[in-house]
Amino acid sequence: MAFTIDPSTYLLVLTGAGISAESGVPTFRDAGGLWEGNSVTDVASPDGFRVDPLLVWKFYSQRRANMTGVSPNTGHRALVELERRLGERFLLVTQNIDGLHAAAGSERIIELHGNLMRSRCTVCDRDPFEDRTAYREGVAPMCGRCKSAGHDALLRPDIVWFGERIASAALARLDAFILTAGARLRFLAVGTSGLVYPAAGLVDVVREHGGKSWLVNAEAPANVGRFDEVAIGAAGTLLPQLFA
Ligand code: BV8
Repeated sequence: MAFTIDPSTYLLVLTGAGISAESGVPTFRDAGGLWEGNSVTDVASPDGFRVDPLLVWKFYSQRRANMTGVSPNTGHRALVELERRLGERFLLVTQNIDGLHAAAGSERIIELHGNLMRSRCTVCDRDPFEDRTAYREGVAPMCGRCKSAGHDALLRPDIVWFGERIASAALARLDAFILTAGARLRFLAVGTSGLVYPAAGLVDVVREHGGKSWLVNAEAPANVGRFDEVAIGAAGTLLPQLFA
């Protein structure tokens, strides 16, 4: 398996739901995944939230409740070790909102799609804040600051839904790392079906900059042909061996 890094390597890692699967967190598109029984547009889009905020809060409250007692696995920890070895030549960008990379000790991390354990107001400009509350069914949380200012405003999960922009600071940080690395860039995608943009486009951006792309995934995803090296298997097993 020619996933070799050397003292000049800049390593960009992209993770998806597959890296948290061995921690017991359901993925989206595997059998039994989150998109079974839930319509993506109803529960993960701004239109869905506008139409039925209670349904959306039920979906995310259930996912918050399901995170109780869930801990990072050997795959998350292998990436922490890589970060320790490479320092500023390492950057992790995750599509996951489960917070498990930070819980494992990753620090150089971009949460591209936000974080399940944060909420923000749909009206005022208060900063997103930590909110682990799994709201009871039928309860849509309201903003306390707006309430004291005399009007009602719904809170929402601090998450990027379909059709919503990725935070510009996150994209800028990604671009800066890729530009600094140039042809020294190695891109490792782990546990993602490669269907959601702009994350799914990173493999092409890396190629444009002369970098090499590697994939660790339980099965070959649709974009498997765009990777230079592919290792099929469980992240929790393969990642610790990859750069040993
Ligand atoms: C945007 C919410 C632009 C949080 C999510 C081109 C460019 C830009 C946008 C688009 C574009 N084309 C289409 C779009 C629109 C859209 C999109 O990509 N649609 C797709 C479906 C075609 N993109 C967007 O809307 C993005 N916004 O760019 O806006 C814009 C411009 C102007 C004005 C306005 C807007 C926003 C995308 C973010 C959407 N939010 N989630 C949440 O609820 O979690 S995406 C959702 O899918 C999750 O975040 C998830 O992380 C993500 C990707 O899924 P995966 O992580 O890959 O998980 P999946 O289950 O699919 O796959 C798991 C894989 O793991 C499998 O392959 C499996 O085999 C493997 N696996 C399983 N177990 C293991 C394993 N591998 C290893 N080990 C194991 N043990």
